[in-house]
Amino acid sequence: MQIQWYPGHMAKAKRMMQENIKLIDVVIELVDARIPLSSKNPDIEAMAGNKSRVILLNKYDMADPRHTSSWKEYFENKGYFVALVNSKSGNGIKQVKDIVNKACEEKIARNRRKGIMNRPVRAMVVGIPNVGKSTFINSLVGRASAKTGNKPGVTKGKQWIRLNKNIELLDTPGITWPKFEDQNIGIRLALIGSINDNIINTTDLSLELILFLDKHYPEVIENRYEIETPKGLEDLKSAAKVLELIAIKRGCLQKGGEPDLDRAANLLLEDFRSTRLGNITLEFPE
Ligand SMILES: Nc1nc2c(ncn2[C@@H]2O[C@H](COP(=O)(O)OP(=O)(O)OP(=O)(O)O)[C@@H](O)[C@H]2O)c(=O)[nH]1
Ligand SMILES: [Mg+2]
Repeated sequence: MQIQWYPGHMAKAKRMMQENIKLIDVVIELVDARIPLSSKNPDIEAMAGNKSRVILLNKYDMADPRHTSSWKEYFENKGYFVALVNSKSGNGIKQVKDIVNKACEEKIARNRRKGIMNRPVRAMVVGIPNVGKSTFINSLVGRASAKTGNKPGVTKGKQWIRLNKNIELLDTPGITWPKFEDQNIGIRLALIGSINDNIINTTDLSLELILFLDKHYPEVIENRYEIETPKGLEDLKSAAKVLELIAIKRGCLQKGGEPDLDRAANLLLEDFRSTRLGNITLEFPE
């Protein structure tokens, strides 16, 4: 399935970030702990190359802990400061404060040596749509300063927020990139809700999820819906059989009594996105 989502406001947001990058000392990049690589924007990589880099595995409360620890190690080996964060509950935030302070202290000391005093250190918070940037900032500063919401595209423009007398944070709109190298990236982004559902075929998307679960979490659908399903699915067509079983079990039926696959698909996606299917990670480090 082909997915691409790069509307005009994202191109504009990217230009804004490029213009502001000169002012920035530290880049705090949020990725989704369920898809840490697919949610990492290569444009940001290119933009932030020589800045102090922090990677936050956000929403780790939704990911599979067995894989989250290997992802942490993966990024640490690449030289990032890494922390696991649940921005919603505040878990892990204290550790981030320490990391950010540390990254900033170095900068403050360097400024002093150059005779620059009283210039706050500036951190830019970046990441794909809906990854939790604004929620994270609110949790870090301890008050609701940035607008949040459970759909992609809530933050529209840039917003500076003061953390303390030394540190300022820049909240940015979530951006994807113009072309996904691999369509699986688009599928994973859509599954976690970072692509606007209006532009995707959610029924096809749910079939991709069924195929993935069959391979990596084979008990999940049977347990959730209390149905017996075929195993070792080969293609989307065989996945559609499973979706049909879900539709029947949940009473998603059309007027003539035929299973309503579209409704069942939305139900399945909703169950995945709200972790009613459990803690599931969608990609694994090599
Ligand atoms: N479970 C869980 N939910 C989170 C976490 N962080 C954020 N959320 C939820 O994710 C949704 C998106 O959060 P936002 O902070 O608006 O995301 P954003 O990255 O600012 O999104 P845009 O501004 O649209 O790019 C909200 O419903 C948050 O409550 C987390 O660590 N765990
Ligand atoms: Mg936001």
